[in-house]
Amino acid sequence: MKNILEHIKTSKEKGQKLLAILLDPDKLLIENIEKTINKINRRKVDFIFVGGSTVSEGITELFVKKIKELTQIPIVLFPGDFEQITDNADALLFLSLLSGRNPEYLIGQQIKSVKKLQKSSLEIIPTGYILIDGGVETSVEKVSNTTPILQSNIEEITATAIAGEYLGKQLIYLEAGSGATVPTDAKIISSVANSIQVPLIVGGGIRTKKQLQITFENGADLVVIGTAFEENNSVLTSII
Ligand code: 1GP
Repeated sequence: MKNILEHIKTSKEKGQKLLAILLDPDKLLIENIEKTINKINRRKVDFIFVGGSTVSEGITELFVKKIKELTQIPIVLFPGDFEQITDNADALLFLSLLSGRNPEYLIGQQIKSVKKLQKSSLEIIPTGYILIDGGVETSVEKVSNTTPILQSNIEEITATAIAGEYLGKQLIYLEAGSGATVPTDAKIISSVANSIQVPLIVGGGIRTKKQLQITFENGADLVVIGTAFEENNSVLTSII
């Protein structure tokens, strides 16, 4: 599928909620991909996100190629660094870590990715990425060497999202971090959702049907689930 951004925007307009499963090439063994994708194929999953904070060079390419052979579900790269970019996917979340003050993740990695992207047919989606305290130190925090915004600071989180929209980001991603013990609070989600026009992605620490419902009801347009699916593939049966 091309025009993934268009699909997300149209779904938002229609009030149709979207779900993405995040697969981390660093955690999922290549020999287990087939079994995993077969499970995803049987459920109503809109996107497969692929990425991780630390993935060895070349692995994402093999990983995505294998997934592509097994599914029609669009694959969206959610890379921790520019080395994870591969043309085998459908789209790329072109992330800028707006909550942080580390230039490497605001613009450095993006510049390093240009050579690859100029030769690629990936749909590039400018995305404002906002890291929120999820109760534990997550890999994004460690790798990016940035401090997440406290959940109590709703004003700053909301202002960051609005600034992201002013900067031209087409999506805003509220991230509590993979494996967060505290997912993004409902008040934060609704404050941000009510303040921006672009679609809102929320992920990090969502493990139950109730949390998923709260996240959608408060204004998330697309929810990303990683850990809960990794730990127990049947989570999809219970939450969708
Ligand atoms: C991480 O938002 C995603 O980037 C998913 O988080 O692994 O906690 O579901 P979980």
